Parts: sequence; structure tokens; C-alpha cells
Amino acid sequence: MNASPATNADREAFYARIDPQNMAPLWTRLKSLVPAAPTPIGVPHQWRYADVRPFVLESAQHISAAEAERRVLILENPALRGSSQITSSLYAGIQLIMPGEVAPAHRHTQSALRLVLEGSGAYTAVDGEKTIMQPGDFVITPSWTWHHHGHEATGPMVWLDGLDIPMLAHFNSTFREDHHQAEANITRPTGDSMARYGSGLLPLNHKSDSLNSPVFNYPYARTREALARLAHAGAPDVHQGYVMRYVNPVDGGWAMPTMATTIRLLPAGFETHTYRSSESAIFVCLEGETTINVGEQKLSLQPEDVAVVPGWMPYTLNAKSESVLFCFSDRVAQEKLGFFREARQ
Ligand code: 1HN
Repeated sequence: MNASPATNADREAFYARIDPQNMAPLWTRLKSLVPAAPTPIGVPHQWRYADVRPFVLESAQHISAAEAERRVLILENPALRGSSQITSSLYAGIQLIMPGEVAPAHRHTQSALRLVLEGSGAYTAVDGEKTIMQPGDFVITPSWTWHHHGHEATGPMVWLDGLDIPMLAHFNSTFREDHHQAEANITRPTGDSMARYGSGLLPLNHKSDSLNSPVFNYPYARTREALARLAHAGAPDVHQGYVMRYVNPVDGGWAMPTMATTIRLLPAGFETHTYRSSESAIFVCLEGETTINVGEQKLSLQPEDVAVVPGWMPYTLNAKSESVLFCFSDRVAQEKLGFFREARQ
């Protein structure tokens, strides 16, 4: 049964009579309300860093980080303009902080991730601990934690922000609060989280009720080394390449409760088999040159380029040279709620 029941004058009259009661028949809508498979929301798209970067740097001439609160250019899906969405469930933007600036402390129920694209030496302070960021670092800002950013080194610092804004909007669970100080108090030394939780060891009797990994900066140097070792340890997954997920060392789960984060290495010349899943995914190229073939599009990514692949669209990855791709998606939320699906051809 693929078609909805036909209409007729009798039925139309009935629909007209129930309409004032704010009621409607399900049977005319069921097939579109609950389709056989996801209808793609948004389109595949790429943002070339070479195109984006001049505008990001120029934004500093127009507004300070302090006045902007966060000086970010939103990456908006071309089919979802005006929504601040890169996918149905996710937000992404590119943030700039200049030496001497502070992006003031606030907190919100949205979770945020940072993936450093350019520059080094700026810090983010989350829940009382600073971490100094380097290119390729993946940094977590958990829901409702105070956070501010600062830059006491030199040169512009640029990173990708990923947030679960549309997800929380869907549940109408958005809250935010400004800190009474631009810089929230620092209560732990820099490196404390890494020292305690970052070596495959945990302090005995460590207890936490956080849904996030206590390792809040996954430095790229260590991630890259792990990828290189994995690539020497065996064969790549034919659909994904050498792919690993960032892990919460406390429970073995994903690093964050709403956004799944992975890193993958694709050997030069590697072409994946066709893959799709119900997650909507944002890819960031960190090294090499890889093409994402999705729908009619060929998204050719070079370092710092960003691409979005909406859920349930089949795609392949084709690496021209050895490549490293970071990815974040809504997979973890879908898994926890029990409806994540994937298909491999
Ligand atoms: C936010 O707090 C940050 O902390 C970045 O850097 C982007 C977009 C919307 C709302 C809050 C940040 C954001 C944001």
C-alpha cells in the first residue's frame, strides 16, 4: 500500500466538518508523515577554506570578539537558508579569535565541539580548566558548563564550532546564561584533565555523573599517531577507511552525548564502497585530498575544507592522497534513542 486512500465528496465534507475542531484525518497524511525511508533534509555541500578564510579574517575588522560574544560565520545548508542549520539536527560555524581578545563566559544547554582549523596558542576555558589549542585538536564544551575563550599568543586562531542547536530547539529545551565576569574563574591547572583521564588509566574510584568524556581536549598529535598505528595494524574498513571514534574513557561510549565524533585515515588511492546511514554528517578535511561522491555532487576536499552529507544519502569517499577526515554527526543521539540505521553496499 503505497498510495493514500482516494478522496471523494463525502470524505471532503467530513474533513471540512472536523476542521473547526482542530482535527484532521491521519489517512490522508500517513504516507508522507511516516515515509518508507528518510526524505533528505538539506543538500550535500562543501565550504572551501580558501573561499571562507578571507571573510572569516575580515570579520575582525567589523566586530570584536567581546562585542560579538562569539565572532562566528555560520555555515548554513544552501537548502536551509535562514535556519542557522547545516543539517536537520546540527549547527556549524567558523569562529575567529585574535590575539588579546576574550570571548566572554556564558553557558547554555547546547553542547559544543571545536575542531581547530588554523593558528595556535588560543585557549578555551571550560568548567574551570583552560586548554591551549593546536590545529586538529578536538575540544568538548559540555551542556551547561561555563566557557570562555582567550588568545594570549600570536596570529589569528580559527576553529569550527559544531553544536546541537536544532536538536535542542526541537525539544524546546534551550537555556542560556551570561557569566557575571568576562572570564570565569580558573579552578584547575591546564592539563589537569589530560593528566587524570588521558592515558587509558583512571584515578581509582573515579566517579562522575557527566554524560561527557572528562578528556575535554583530544590533541591532534596523539590522534594522528593512533591513526598511523591503526593503519599499520590491519586492513581498512571497506566502507569507511581506517576510522576511529573519540571515546569517553570512563564508560567506553562516545565522547559527547548528542554528537558523535570520529577521525579517519584514507590511504592514497583508497575508494570506499557505497555507504549510507540515518546520521547527518559534517566532514572536515585535516590532511590530503579526498572526494566525497554524493548524489550528483563531487565534493573535493582539501585541508580545512568542510562538507555536509545529509542523512540517508549514499556516498563514497575517494582519496587522491593519504587523507585524514574528522567527522561529527547526530549518530550518538539516534543510537541512544534506538533508531540509528546504516546500509552498506
Ligand atoms: C557558543 O557558545 C560558541 O562558545 C560558539 O564558542 C557558537 C553558537 C550559538 C550559541 C552559542 C562558543 C555558538 C555558541
